[in-house]
Amino acid sequence: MPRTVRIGIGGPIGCGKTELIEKLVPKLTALGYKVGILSNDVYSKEDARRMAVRLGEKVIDKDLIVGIETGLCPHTAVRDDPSMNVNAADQLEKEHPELDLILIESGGDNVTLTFSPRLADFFIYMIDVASGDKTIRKGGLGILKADLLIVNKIDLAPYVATTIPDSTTKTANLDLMREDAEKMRPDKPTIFLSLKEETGIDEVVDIIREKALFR
Ligand SMILES: Nc1nc2c(ncn2[C@@H]2O[C@H](COP(=O)(O)OP(=O)(O)OP(=O)(O)O)[C@@H](O)[C@H]2O)c(=O)[nH]1
Ligand SMILES: [Mg+2]
Repeated sequence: MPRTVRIGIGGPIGCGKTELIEKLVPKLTALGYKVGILSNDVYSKEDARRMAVRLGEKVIDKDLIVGIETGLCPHTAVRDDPSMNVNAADQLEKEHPELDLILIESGGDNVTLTFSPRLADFFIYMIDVASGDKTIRKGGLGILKADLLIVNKIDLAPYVATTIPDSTTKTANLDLMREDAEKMRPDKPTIFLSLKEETGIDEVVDIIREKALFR
């Protein structure tokens, strides 16, 4: 039997990884998928606790949300030596053979983050507009190689000054960011969304179903 599909979600601190999981899980559950969650934090299990409270038992059994306090550099835990996460995913899968997928949130990291293929079958890299509209053109493994790039917090664009000298706008230039995404990852999808305003989340669900769950 094929093992549960494992989806890695990585990106800088505060870009919205936990919020994404909180928005995805009710939608995936409503579609009939059985979802488990591994949540990596370096010094706490805060995000796992937060998701258990916010999602609630009606959406997901609290046993299906596992917090991992890595105690080490976040990309070591999911890229260089993912044993801790692989073991936790194997254990979750063993205890819950009914699972269709496991969402694995990396601790907040930098642009060098990627997931070991040993750990994740599908890799979502996430950034947010608040970090400036230059982030995509600066590159990095996540930007270039992720199966899906998500640019979150587009609702904040009007409040963020542009970083690009020849920008036609004074505030974060989403059009240029879209052009950068086309150039940097021409064959791979990028979704611009706002988790706060709940836009674009169905597109993420569609891509997960099409590219991760049905392959
Ligand atoms: N304005 C706005 N705020 C958002 C959006 N998405 C997330 N946030 C807020 O951004 C903050 C960080 O979101 P988290 O989901 O905790 O980010 P994270 O990537 O999980 O953070 P770490 O796990 O600490 O790396 C929270 O206060 C969210 O409510 C968005 O689309 N727009
Ligand atoms: Mg988080």
